[in-house]
Amino acid sequence: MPTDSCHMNDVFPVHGMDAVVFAVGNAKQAAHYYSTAFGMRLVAYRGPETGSRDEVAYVLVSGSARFELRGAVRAGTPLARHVADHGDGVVDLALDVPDVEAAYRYALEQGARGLEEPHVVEDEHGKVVVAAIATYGETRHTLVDRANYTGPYLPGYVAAEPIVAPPAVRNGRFFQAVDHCVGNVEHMEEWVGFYEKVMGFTKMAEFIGDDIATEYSALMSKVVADGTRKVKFPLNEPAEGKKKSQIEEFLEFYGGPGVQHVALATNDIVATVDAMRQAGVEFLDTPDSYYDDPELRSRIGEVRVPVEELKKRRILVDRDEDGYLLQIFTKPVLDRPTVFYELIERHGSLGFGKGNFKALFEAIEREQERRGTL
Ligand code: TYF
Ligand code: FE
Repeated sequence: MPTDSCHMNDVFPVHGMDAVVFAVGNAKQAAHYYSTAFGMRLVAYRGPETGSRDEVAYVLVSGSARFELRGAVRAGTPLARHVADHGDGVVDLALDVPDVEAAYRYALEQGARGLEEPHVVEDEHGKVVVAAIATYGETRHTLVDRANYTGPYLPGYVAAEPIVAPPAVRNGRFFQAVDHCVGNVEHMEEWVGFYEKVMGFTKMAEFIGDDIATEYSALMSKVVADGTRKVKFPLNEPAEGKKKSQIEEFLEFYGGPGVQHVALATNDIVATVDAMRQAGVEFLDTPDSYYDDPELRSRIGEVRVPVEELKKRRILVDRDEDGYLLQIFTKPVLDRPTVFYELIERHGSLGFGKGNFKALFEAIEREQERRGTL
């Protein structure tokens, strides 16, 4: 059977995430951070030396996860302006699609705003088809078909050597894929509707409704995913709660809607957290009471690591009807209280850690208070 047969009833087939693209104030240093603290491997570069007059870009990978870090070389460019407005942040959640032309045409028919018409870019390594549509805030989805390309990233980029040796963990990496990318928006339903209509995404079961919001989260959330569930986009909006919403805080400091967190899938969250902490990455704290609660132990049953090992590292655990997951959240990795990361190790569960929402949101609120950004 042809591999694309799974796309037959899919109005907007996607292969998966192509890249998470960041605009940053200093791409050279960011590339160093993601190499040393996130264990990523530099594979491609463009800059003035390669004919890119206004911008440098560093492309790093970890398994199938790919980050592009873009920095302005001169003042007054759109990228420089983006960083001035929002601080470092995600400008593009690029999607790998089998047919850029068809995807773009479908999206525009369904009401998407086009940013780049489909076009072919090529060099000695082959051809890539690219187009782009707008999503929330100043974020975009570039649609990429790189099936006929063998270069290190895209035409215009040259291969680059790793900045440091790979980390001394299994497979030489801390994580192997992007699990989900979360958007903070003003109106969740509007953007859920956008992904349903424009990309044929469907809602997943897990959501944070009114009830949870007023009780402790001060946010509402729904998750949309493509037909094969390879691309998952939770969408958050602020809600009235006891405290100022962490989503409100993001919107204020980012200057509008944008990507709040990227979840990275790991096969060994224990080793990864140890190594990232060692490299100076800060994670949210979880109180001892979370682990000492007898209800937790009965709720989660047998997991691959003793609860004591999770407790030492502040790793959270949740179980649902399909299996369980281990997860942990970093503090914001920027000057602004905006973008953070999640590490997630899934064992069957397709969820997002619903059972941890209370503990997680309390931990985030403690951080908000400590920062004084409320
Ligand atoms: O992606 C998720 O849904 C989970 C939970 O501000 C979550 O990681 C939801 C909202 C939020 C932080 C984490
Ligand atoms: Fe998440």
